[in-house]
Amino acid sequence: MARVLKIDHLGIAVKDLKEAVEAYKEILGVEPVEIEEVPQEKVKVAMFKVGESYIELLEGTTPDSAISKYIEKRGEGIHHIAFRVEDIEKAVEELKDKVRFVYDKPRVVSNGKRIINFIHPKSAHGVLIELVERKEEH
Ligand code: CMX
Repeated sequence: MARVLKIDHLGIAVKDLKEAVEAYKEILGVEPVEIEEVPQEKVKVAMFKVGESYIELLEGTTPDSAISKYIEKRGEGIHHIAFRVEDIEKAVEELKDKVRFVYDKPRVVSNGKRIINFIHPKSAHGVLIELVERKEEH
């Protein structure tokens, strides 16, 4: 069976979440399904549902957040692709000798709604990949 169920979301790094939400409301023609802070990742995020997947806008909440550092170096834009997996522990176990994961252990975020880990862009031809197991769908 394929490891990845689908593209869960595209993450877009933005400087100002409020402004970006207004722009993407226009572009996508829908309201965000969720806006929340994810302290473990030092970000505020807005999720828009687009068909079977999501667009995630991310603003860093501290200068040392991965998003703030990314924008400083490269400017706003697509930051990561997230692939949905059924069982993240299993996926990490199967892949850990083949790719470099950012975190030693998957992190539980969004009050337990998502469990995530990242494959370093050096292991994926310049793309930061998030693996996500979702406990709850919007
Ligand atoms: N996409 C592609 N390449 C990226 C990248 C990205 N998003 N972020 C960094 N890089 C590249 C850098 O340009 C650099 O490449 P060069 O060496 O060719 O210049 C290289 O990766 C740097 O790697 P590094 O020194 O190991 O690390 P950085 O300090 O730049 O951090 C990373 C990179 C991936 C380890 C860090 O961003 C990280 O820990 N990410 C995971 C957490 C995260 O992104 N959280 C926010 C999202 C949370 C959420 O979705 O909820």
